This record gives sequence, structure tokens and C-alpha cells, in this order.
Amino acid sequence: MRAGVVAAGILLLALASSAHAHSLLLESAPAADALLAAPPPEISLRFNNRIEKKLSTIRLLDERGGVRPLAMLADGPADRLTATVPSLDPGAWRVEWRVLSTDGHVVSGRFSFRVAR
Ligand SMILES: [Cu+2]
Repeated sequence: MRAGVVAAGILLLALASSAHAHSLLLESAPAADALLAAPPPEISLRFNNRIEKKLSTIRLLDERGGVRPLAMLADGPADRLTATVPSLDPGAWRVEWRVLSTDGHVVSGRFSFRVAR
């Protein structure tokens, strides 16, 4: 009986996560795989719908996996997540984002960009 309830719960979770009402990343600045002549002053992500900014984050990692602290902006358009970026050295940088959609689903992804030497 209990196992059946758990199985039903897992099935419901699987069905819920297959629905696509949650947030999808439409574009980013810098763009994925961009080669920039100068470090970006900010990282901005635009989604297909409103996100819960307070429960959404952007992480920036250097080539060795070290995390560079970012300041998340609390205001701005509801479908956009933006962080101001400290001055970055040349090289490869990885952006890891994680947002809470208004449908309650957590969506995450990553991409890289490069600052020219
Ligand atoms: Cu969803």
C-alpha cells in the first residue's frame, strides 16, 4: 500500500516535470560561447516568463572552478535575472544559473564565455 502511494507520487512528479509551463532561457548577455573584447559589466538572462528573483541565482566560475561573487539585482523586468560583475581577468568563465519558475519548478543551466587576452 505504502509503496503504491510512493510510486503514484513519483509518477505525478514525472508528469509535472514534463509539462513545459516553467521558465526557459531565451537569451543571455554575454551570449553562450561569446568571445568578448572586454569584461562584461553584468550578466543578464532573459526567460520566457516571470521568475522568482529572490529564489534565483547566477554563479560565475573561473577556469579552476573558483566562484566569483556577483551582486544580484532585485529590480528590473520580471522575466530577467541580472547580476553585476566585478572586473574579470581574460580567460574562460562559466555561468551557472538556477531559477525558480512561477509554476514552482526549479530550472537550471550553464554556459561559458571568454574574455580575450
Ligand atoms: Cu514547470
